[in-house]
Amino acid sequence: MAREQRRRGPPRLGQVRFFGSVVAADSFREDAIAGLSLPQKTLPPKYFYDARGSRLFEAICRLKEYYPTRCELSLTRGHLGEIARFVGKNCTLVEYGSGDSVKSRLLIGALHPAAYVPVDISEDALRNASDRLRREFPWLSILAVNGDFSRPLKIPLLTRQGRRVIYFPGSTIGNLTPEEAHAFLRMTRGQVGPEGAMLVGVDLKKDANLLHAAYNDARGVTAAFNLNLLARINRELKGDFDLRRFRHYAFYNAALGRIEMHLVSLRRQSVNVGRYRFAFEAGETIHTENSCKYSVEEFRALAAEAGFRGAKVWLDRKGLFALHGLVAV
Ligand code: AVJ
Repeated sequence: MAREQRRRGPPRLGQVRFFGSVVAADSFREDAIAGLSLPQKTLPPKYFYDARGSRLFEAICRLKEYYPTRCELSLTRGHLGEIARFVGKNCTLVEYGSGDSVKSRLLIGALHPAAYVPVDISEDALRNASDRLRREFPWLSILAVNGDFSRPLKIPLLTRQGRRVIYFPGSTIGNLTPEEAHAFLRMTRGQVGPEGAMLVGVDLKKDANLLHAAYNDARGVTAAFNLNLLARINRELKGDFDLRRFRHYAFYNAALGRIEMHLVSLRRQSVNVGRYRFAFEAGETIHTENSCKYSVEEFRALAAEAGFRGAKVWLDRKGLFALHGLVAV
């Protein structure tokens, strides 16, 4: 990565510079084996997003029950001017988990950043989104980083730096426990520096019935998304999960303020993954995802502990979803 930078010099306007995978090839295997060996079997949610999983997630975002995507999009549209004023012109906009970059398109149009740095674990999604953005914003330098933002990233250096702003939409931060989110915010505080800022989309606490519906959609798209993790293990790690013997289960854990997704073993069985074998009791679960929900005050307190001041917050009309404008202190 560094060598490529030196050889070709700084990026010119209107080009996409693609930084190849910094995701260790074997991490899926190691993380899956380690997670399935725990007393409470666990698989990290970042592995949902292979090509099929990314498509299923996009289908989730179009479901009528899944309000977060629509609410965040409408609040971003509704407050675009204010958001742009908060960020300021000519920043370097870094987006974590950029996926299909729908909301980023709105932001880029309004903010006119000097550079856009999408970071995503899914290479396909990243390439498609970067190509679209290049056609739409020919004046923009795009530095696409195929990587895992949950680990410290080397973000390529730019000549015209500007203020660094990290955009982290979609309530992806909800995948982390509050302790993990604190550590993550500290790391990003280091990355943006003393003049930096952050725009973070955070799902709000609300009626558990609404939450339940959002993660148990009638068409079973969320169930397919969850089960795809086992199919991916079968495809990539020589697993023999029988998908008919597991069922999607999602519920709101009010004490911990989070939706939990699990895959329930429908009977006593054992499953092989490569050279490893795992035993399941009937009813035993694999915990596949947390989706933590925060009130505005709770999230601001968390950000404050990590060195950010909650300077602005924007909500959608129904008050279901929040976009926080944080500045480094
Ligand atoms: C992408 C992590 C924000 O937690 O709502 C959607 C993922 N899981 N339906 C979320 C997800 C099940 C989503 N995040």
